[in-house]
Amino acid sequence: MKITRLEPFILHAPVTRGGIADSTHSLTHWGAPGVAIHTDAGLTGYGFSGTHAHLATDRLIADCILNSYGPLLLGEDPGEVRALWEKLHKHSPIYWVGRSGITHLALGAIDIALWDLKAKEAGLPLWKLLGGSAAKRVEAYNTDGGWLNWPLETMVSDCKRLIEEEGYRAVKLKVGGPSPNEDLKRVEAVRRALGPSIRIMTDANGRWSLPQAIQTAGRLVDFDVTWIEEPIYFDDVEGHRRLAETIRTPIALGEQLYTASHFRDFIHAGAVHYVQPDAVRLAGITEFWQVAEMAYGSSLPVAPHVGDMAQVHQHLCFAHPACSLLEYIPWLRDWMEHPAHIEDGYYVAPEAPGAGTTPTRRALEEINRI
Ligand code: 0YR
Ligand code: MG
Repeated sequence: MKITRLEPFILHAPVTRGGIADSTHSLTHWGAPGVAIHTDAGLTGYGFSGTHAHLATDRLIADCILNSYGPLLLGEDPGEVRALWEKLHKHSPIYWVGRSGITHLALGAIDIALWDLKAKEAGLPLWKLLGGSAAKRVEAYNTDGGWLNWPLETMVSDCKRLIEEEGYRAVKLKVGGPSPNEDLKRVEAVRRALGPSIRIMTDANGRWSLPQAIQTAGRLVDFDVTWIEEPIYFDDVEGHRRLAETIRTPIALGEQLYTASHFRDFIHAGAVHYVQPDAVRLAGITEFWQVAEMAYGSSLPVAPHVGDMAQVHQHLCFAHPACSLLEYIPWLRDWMEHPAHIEDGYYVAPEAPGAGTTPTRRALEEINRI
C-alpha cells in the first residue's frame, strides 16, 4: 500500500451551551484540524489535533500537514508508521522551526491517521491491533458538568444528573477562579450533593502561583478530591515537585506537555502522580505510547486528557495497562462516524476497524472550514 494524497480538513464543533470556561481558557467551539491520508488501496486514514477553533491558527496546522510533512509521505508505505514517525520527527528543516507547537500538533494528526490506516488495513479496532482486550474496564469521568462559568446551582445540578441519570461515578470540577473561597465552596457543594462515594477531580488549568496552590490546593483534602490538576504553570517541574511534597492531594498534569522527555522530567522529579498525556498534543499515538510506558514503569496511573474527545484515547486505554480512567467531553460526538460510547460510567470497546477518527461525510462536507 502506498500513500497517494493528503487532504487536510478543519472541523469546528460547538461546545456545551454555546460557551465554556476554565480558569485560563474560554471557548465557543472545539477545533479538530486534521488530515485524510489516501492510499492506492482505496483505504483512507483520518487523524486530527485538538484546538480552541482559532481559524487562522488551525489553517497553519493544516498547511504544515499538507506542505511541510506531505511531500515526505507521498509514495511511502503507511504501514511503516514507526519508521515514518522517526523520519518526520527528525526532519531537521521542520524541527528547526518547532520541536513543539504547530509542527508537533501537525505531526500528531498525521501519526494518528497512519495508525487509523494500519488498523483499517488489518480490519481491527485500534485497541485490538495494539494487543488490548474488550474485557478491560475503562472508567469514564465526566468534565462537562464542572465548568467555571456555570453558576454554582447549574454545576451542582449538572453533576447530579451525570451521576444519577447517566451513570457516571466520577466528575471533574474547574477551580482557579478569582476567589479561592468560592472555589472551595463550589467543591464543597458538589461533594455534599453527590455523597462520599463519588470521585471528584479538580482542575486549576495552570492558574495558581506556588504559594496560592499551597494554600488553596492544600485545603482540597477536606473534600476528598482524587487529584488537583495543573495547579501551577504547565512547564514548571520544580514548582510541582515542591507542591507535591507539601500537600496531600495527588497532582495530575500533562495536557499541555508536548514531548516525552518533558514527561520524563516531571516523572523523575516526583512532580506528578496522575500522568495525563494527550496523543493530539504529543506527536500522536507513537509518542503517547512512549509516555504511557514510562509512567507504567514508574508505577504511575495514566489518565489521558482528551483533546480528541476520547475518540482515539478510548482505544489506547483498552490497550495500555497503565490506563483505566479516561476523561469524557462530548463535543465531537455529532461529527464522528463512530462516536465514543459510555454505558453505566464505563467506555464500551469500539468494534469498527480503525482509530475512531473517521468524520461523518456531513462533517467533511458542511463543517469543514478549510
Ligand atoms: C478548554 N481538561 C481540560 C477545556 C480541558 C479544558 O481547553 O477543554 O478545560 O481541555 O483542562 O482537563
Ligand atoms: Mg485539564
